[in-house]
Amino acid sequence: MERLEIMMDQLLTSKRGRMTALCCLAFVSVVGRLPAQDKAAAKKEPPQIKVVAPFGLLREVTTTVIIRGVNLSDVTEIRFPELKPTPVIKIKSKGAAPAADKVSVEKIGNTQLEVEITLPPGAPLRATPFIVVGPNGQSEAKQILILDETKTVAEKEPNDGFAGAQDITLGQTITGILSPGQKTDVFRFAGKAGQKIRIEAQAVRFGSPLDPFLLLHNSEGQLLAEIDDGLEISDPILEFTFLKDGMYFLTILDAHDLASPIHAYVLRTGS
Ligand SMILES: [Ca+2]
Ligand SMILES: [Ca+2]
Repeated sequence: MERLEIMMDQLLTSKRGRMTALCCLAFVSVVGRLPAQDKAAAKKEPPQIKVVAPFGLLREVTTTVIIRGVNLSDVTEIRFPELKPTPVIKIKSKGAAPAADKVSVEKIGNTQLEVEITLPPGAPLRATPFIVVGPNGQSEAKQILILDETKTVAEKEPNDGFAGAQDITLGQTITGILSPGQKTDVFRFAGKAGQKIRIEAQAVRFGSPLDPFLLLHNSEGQLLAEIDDGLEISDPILEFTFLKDGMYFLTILDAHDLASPIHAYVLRTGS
């Protein structure tokens, strides 16, 4: 620094030198501020979870789950604060996330984790929060849904038309994904005259980019009922009372005709 001051004194003895010195001072001033600015720019935000797919999980079953959001590339830990014993979790991959049809990056983020989760026996059958933790802090909590293994079935592809409809029983809960090339999932079940059914689609409330749309047809292919949204949410509840015994078809699709590996849903059927 002392040597720099001597050089500056020499430069200030001439007009040209004074100009050069002013430039030097400006340069030193800018360079002097850079470390702090760099530090501020380098301060990264904590991770954010936007989507979990699938979000409905069974206990004691190892499920591969995609957690998608922002700043997830350096996440080191996933915590379920309300579950004891803690689930067994293995991070299989992390990094940039692929596009998910035409869903905006603002909605679903641009990074993802692929993790294996095994929920412990005895975990309560309800929504439970989890967070992810990285070097820049921890995320806000997101919910997954713990489902009853005695009445939950996974969809089986291909089930994208009446001909390939998957047989279910009213009372079952179904977990599925509307994936590219399989944008429609169809389920077939028996109904009785006078029976009132209630079918609830869950997706948006758990962060799924899927905007569920439900349709009910009879075995002649006649549309009996359709519904897009609930009262205050894009997840609908379809209710209908059958006039006669027969086989009926329930279809779920996306209201915007989109599909991706993270367009996850849970269907709760009942009467
Ligand atoms: Ca499907
Ligand atoms: Ca909807």
